Amino acid sequence: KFHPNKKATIITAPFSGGQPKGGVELGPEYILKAGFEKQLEHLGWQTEVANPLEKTNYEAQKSNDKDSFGVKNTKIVSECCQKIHEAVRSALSSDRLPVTIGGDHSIGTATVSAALEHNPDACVLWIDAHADINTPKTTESGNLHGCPISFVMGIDSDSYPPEFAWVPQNLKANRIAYIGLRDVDDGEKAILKKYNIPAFSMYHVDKYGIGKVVEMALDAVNPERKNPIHLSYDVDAIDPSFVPATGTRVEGGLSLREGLFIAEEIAHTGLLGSIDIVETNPLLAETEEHILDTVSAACAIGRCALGQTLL
Ligand code: HAR
Ligand code: MN
Ligand code: MN
Ligand code: MN
Repeated sequence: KFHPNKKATIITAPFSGGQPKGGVELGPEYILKAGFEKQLEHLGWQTEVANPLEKTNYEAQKSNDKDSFGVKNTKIVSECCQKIHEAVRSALSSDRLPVTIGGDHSIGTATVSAALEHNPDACVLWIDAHADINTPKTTESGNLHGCPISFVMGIDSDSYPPEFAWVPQNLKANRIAYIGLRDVDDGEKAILKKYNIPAFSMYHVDKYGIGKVVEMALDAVNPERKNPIHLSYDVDAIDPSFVPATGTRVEGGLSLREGLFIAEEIAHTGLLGSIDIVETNPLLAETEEHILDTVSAACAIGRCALGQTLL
């Protein structure tokens, strides 16, 4: 069992530079204001909050132009990721569970590589409507929140801007599985196929049911159930009817219960080593209720992953 003494560090990542929309940098503030820290304490966790991006002004430096590598905001994404990477490493070194709240998913570069530096046997469950495995070569949008997995795997590494040279390329293809996919670019499909990465789309969720899918995903990346799990949870995996306030809504997603079940099932393994909850964008809500639904879902994902049970 990892983190048996139930100490958690909530790492805030108020950052939007991995994609063009404003507002996702407010995710951490809204989640904390909703009482997330108290909710974890109620579950028996001792908590602290770390703000590694304090005193930075990345939002002011954001641009919508692609650089010569075909991606946007390379410098601020790289710098932000370095700070988050160090914060995750530092929490893990102090035997604390890092709970990184975003912010956009570009910080996956930071958190996944840190989890694997801490324990090279760690595996990754990436819960998302999107595969986030574009490379600077394959991306059409140039948005770096669509690229974190390729950076940590070192796919097409000759196409990376030098700013990402610090990223440890420590994720192997048989150590990551996806759940919830339904909007995957052609270039990404080719990569998933080439590296034979276990990927469970909404088709598989419908065909087998969420219980079987989580079991198959764990069998693929953690067959002996002995290695730590990094759970990277993009809230857009859940259907926009439950989670509307997010930047890249895709219809046909997980029900709220299916989404929470994934987190509950990871908690039951006792193997959660680190977790991200990303892409909550309160400014994209059309109503107050939309904000409440989305922020509540983000908090609930965290609580379930950290051991909340219904009975
Ligand atoms: N695949 C598209 C791109 O690379 C969109 C993916 C990003 N959307 C997210 N990430 N919310 O999960 O631009
Ligand atoms: Mn994502
Ligand atoms: Mn490092
Ligand atoms: Mn997504």
